[in-house]
Amino acid sequence: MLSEKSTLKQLLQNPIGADLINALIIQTGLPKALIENPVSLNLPVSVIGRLMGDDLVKALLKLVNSEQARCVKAAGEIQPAWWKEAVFYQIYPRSFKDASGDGIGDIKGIIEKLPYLKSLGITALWLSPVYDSPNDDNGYDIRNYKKIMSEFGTMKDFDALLKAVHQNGMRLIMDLVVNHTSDEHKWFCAAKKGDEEKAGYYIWHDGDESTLPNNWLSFFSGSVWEYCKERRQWYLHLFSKKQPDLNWENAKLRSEIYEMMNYWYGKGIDGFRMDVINFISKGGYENGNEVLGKACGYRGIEHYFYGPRLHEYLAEMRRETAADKDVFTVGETPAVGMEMCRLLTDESRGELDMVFNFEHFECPGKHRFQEYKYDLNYLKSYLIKWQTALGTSCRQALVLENHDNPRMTSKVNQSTALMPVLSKLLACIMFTMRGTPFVFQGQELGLGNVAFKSIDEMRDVESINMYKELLKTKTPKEAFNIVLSGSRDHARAPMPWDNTENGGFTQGTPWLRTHDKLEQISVQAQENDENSVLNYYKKIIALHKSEKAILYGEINPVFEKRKNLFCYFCSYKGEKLYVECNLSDKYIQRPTPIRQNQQLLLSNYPFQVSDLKPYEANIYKI
Ligand code: TEU
Repeated sequence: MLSEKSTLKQLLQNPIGADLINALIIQTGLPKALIENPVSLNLPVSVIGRLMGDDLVKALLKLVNSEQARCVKAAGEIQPAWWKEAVFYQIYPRSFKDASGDGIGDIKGIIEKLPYLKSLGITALWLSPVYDSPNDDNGYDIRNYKKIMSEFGTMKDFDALLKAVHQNGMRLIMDLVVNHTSDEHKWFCAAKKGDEEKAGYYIWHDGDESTLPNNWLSFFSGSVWEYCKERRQWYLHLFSKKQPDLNWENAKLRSEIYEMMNYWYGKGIDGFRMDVINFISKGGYENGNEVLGKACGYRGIEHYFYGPRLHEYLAEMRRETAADKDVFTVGETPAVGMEMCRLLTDESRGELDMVFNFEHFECPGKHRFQEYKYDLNYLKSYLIKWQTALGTSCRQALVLENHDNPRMTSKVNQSTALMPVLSKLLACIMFTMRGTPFVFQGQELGLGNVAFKSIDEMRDVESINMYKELLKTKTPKEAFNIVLSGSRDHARAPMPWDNTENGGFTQGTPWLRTHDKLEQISVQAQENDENSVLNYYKKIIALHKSEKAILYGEINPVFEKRKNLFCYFCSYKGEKLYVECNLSDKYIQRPTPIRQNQQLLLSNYPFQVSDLKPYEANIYKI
């Protein structure tokens, strides 16, 4: 058991302790060397209290000491599975393709575009939520888990989609949003009317209307507590007030969720992506630490991101729903570090198959709503760390973009001239790591951020609430610029299919502003251009699927210390590939001359010279 008197060295030797220190370094941007030097390592854990508050030390020690399990790095053969060889594509249905003409994407639109996805080489789809919802958070607020959102179509349309996906040799996983429901879900409505059984499905706090139960902040601004006049109680909502958190302590609620999951498995779906699944076990409701809250924006998170019953719930869920099926689960797990990921996904533990980790989405000390240039050397160090530590019994989900973040290319470099090579470099890195890649719609086109002109053009609840909150202390222009740098709407702009009005996304008025410069970025434009980002994606996806050295091999970095250079071998049994990448927008010296015994498989430039060109990425067969 670790205590305040234990040394930082002892804390770092503990896997969970190492994750927590790493998270603090990333959040605060403090230099690693400040902690990892011989003098600091001998200091007691209580020094963290002096810097950040004793309450944080208490919360951290509680976490470290409550996790008794350990994972050892496995070195055996990787057990093959369909999802280890799959190339996933995330569809944000609202913005993918509108077949009905109401300006909102729909299921028929997805069916229409299956041949496109097939031609890209995609083998599995993840659908962001398509369930009945009042759309406070675009479907992440579910009113009815067994009904399709009317704007998206009907259950008949869904069944047709699933059938068509399978007929095309692809798989389909659904979004599972069970940390919370909509406040319009029948359970919450009944609870408000006094149904005590259903009230037990949510998290309530007694107390008078003028005193908030604690200081936690919601992901969508303001307190996580909302007063319910009907019950004269507060309820917890980590996200919007229209997304009350479910009470996983309640066994009846858990069995309702498993029953619902089995309903979808019964239809033949191939798995679930599980929304903020690491938030389902709350560890207590003490106040959140102020310093950490300021650094990451979500005060209170240390009390629920890795709660005491998380493993128990996940193992139970697997036993009750997936154990006897050839299905796949990936957890979305914000703030969870590498050792925690291993404990959630190690094959011997029967919890999840993979998790999405987001440590590499922003550089250390930075957050999404800051305007800065992302340094790809950080991505390199992150990938090397994970690839070399995970071993063969955990698999990494390879992800650079999703519906919750601005486009990666825009974070790295906004120069339009370099966008295509940069997009291809990012694809080269993502598709040559060991793991399962997830392409977010439009990433294959190298899309950048959207030129929103004002808050009126934005639709996301997070952006709108944040803007209102910022107006309390900032001018409208300042507030808009902050929201603009991190808005989730950048990724949610409609897919540009062709060069006609609205990019062929809809015949009606699109629900969200579309991209500019369609004649350069649309699918139609790129299909006709041999050197387009889209055609590069087709090639790299084919290469990824055909090379065992990538699917099951090991990554061995070389010239690791050289800044702006990312070189590595991918090896599996006798097979070997060599990848060399220039992470900068300048020419840099090639570390080794081009060797004759290397066969160039793919490059993002038409020919090579003695130096590596800006963002050049080459894959060779050895
Ligand atoms: O996101 C959870 C999450 O923590 C973020 O990535 C989130 O977008 C951001 O931090 C908010 O500040 C998931 C979904 O992916 C997201 O779209 C939902 O809004 C959210 O859960 C609630 O269901």
